[in-house]
Amino acid sequence: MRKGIEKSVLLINLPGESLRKPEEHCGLAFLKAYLNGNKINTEILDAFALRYTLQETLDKMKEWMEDLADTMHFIGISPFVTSHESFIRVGKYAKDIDSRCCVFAGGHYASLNREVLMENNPWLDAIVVGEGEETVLDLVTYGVGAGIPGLFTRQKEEFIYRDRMIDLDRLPFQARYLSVEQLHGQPMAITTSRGCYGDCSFCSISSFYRLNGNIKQTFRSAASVAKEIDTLVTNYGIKSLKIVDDNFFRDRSDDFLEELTERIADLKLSIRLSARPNDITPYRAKLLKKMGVSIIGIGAESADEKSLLFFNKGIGIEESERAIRILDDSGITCLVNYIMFNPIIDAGGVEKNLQFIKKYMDKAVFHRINSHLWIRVTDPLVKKLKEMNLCDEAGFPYVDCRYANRDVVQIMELFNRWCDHNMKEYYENADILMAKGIKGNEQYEHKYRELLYKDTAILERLISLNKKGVLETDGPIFIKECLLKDGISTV
Ligand code: B12
Ligand code: SF4
Repeated sequence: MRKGIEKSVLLINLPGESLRKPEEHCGLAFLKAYLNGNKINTEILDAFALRYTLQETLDKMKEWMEDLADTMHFIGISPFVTSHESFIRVGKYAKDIDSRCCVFAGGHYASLNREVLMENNPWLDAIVVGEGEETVLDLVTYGVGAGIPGLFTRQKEEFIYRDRMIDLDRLPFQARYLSVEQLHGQPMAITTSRGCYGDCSFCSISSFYRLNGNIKQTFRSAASVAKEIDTLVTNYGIKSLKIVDDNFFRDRSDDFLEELTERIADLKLSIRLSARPNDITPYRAKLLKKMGVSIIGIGAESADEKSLLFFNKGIGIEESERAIRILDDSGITCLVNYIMFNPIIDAGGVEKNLQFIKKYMDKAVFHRINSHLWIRVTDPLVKKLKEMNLCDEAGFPYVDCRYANRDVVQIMELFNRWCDHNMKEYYENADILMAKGIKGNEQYEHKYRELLYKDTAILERLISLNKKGVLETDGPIFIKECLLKDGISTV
């Protein structure tokens, strides 16, 4: 049992199965650094990254509580859309072990679903809404009933909004709580900004940060970012890095990029980041290349104009085409985020999406091309779908919705049957390209492209069967043959 500590905080990232490899939870790492900086004993239990089962997570939490039995316990959980069930098990268990323990939650899922979660879970004491550092410190310092801005509780008083921290340089560098071995080859992560100036209707970023007012994006200076990167190189010998910003670009992006490039180009790192396609220019690509950027994820989303409007993307497909060409010319791997199927698209739209992929499949890397829109109950486009009578708002945390076009549903279902059979194989190859870039990984690229070509050929045939009006009869036979022959059939 550890003595001499008054209050202790355990921050939990819940267990979960995912095709994705573990990465640091930057949110929890920031909270730990901030609390530790204010002399509050804080530890992270990252069950997702360490691949713990639910039972192991419960056991580890119990051990932590026993080890610090003399202190006041604060257990903060970071649930995701995918971890709702384990959130309830873990939170309730903590309260069962020690009823005086303060159990709270934070992050996107908890903040956006705060009313429902508080109403349905009596063991939950509070939800930290939006950005977490200052609110969590106040919670641990003053307790739940203190009228803390940004803290959603069961108290009668009205919720008080907490403004965002404008200058992110005020924060300490995030804690590094996973060793290089525990990251299994995944790069360490860093943030240079928070939020995005975009407002896509399927994305939670702007709804989330709106919970802290009207400022859409906040920033760190190039000097601070470079200093943190230097520390990572010195302490861990990192060779690669993932910038997890929602959108790497910002106000006065060129100035930031020039300064950062100047400061870190000599480190020869391999860096990955995400951006809106319209922010990529030849000048920036040149600087990014010099800085060590090897992969950029862009949200193209769709080549169908109606879908882009529905997504409130704010740009046309030409911007994505231009970005892909610029990145290809600069030798930077372009990872295209793309949504093939959505509730309002028609078969013509799906065909446009396919043609776009065919045009750029040798220049960019795509997620599996049967991707469809997942709609969370808190996503802004739920309102649009309700207006179109395509959603009754049933389901939680994802909502059920209807597709307007029957042909699209048929094409999607048949195509999914094909894609599902080798999803793992696809990502075994694509993941390497997405994490490390194409250069030096040509054997994975070869296999990935082979799989992608088959996908496009099969989808093309389904679209053509639909045009001929024989999809319903011939489609299932065609897919069955494809599965048997592991590729396109001649039916
Ligand atoms: C990097 C990243 C990943 C990485 C690392 C995940 C991780 N553990 O953090 C990987 C690739 C592994 C990943 C996986 C997944 N991700 Co992800 N990911 C991101 C991304 C791009 C950046 C996260 C980040 O570092 N942000 C920067 C930090 C500083 O901000 P933050 O995490 O929001 O934390 C602040 C506040 O939210 C708050 N806070 C956060 N947690 C907590 C907890 C407590 C107790 C408190 C008090 C406060 C608090 O305080 C923090 C500091 O201010 C976000 C998008 C985004 N901008 O958040 C999506 C995002 C978080 N991911 C998302 C999803 C859905 C997933 C997956 C479920 C995908 C999947 N189907 O497998 C998995 C689940 C992984 C898991 N359980 O850890 C969604 C979450 C949506 C939701 N409502 O649940 C997001 C928001 C993307 C999106 N717009 O859809 N992801
Ligand atoms: S550009 Fe990306 S991060 Fe920004 S709102 Fe759209 S999907 Fe979200």
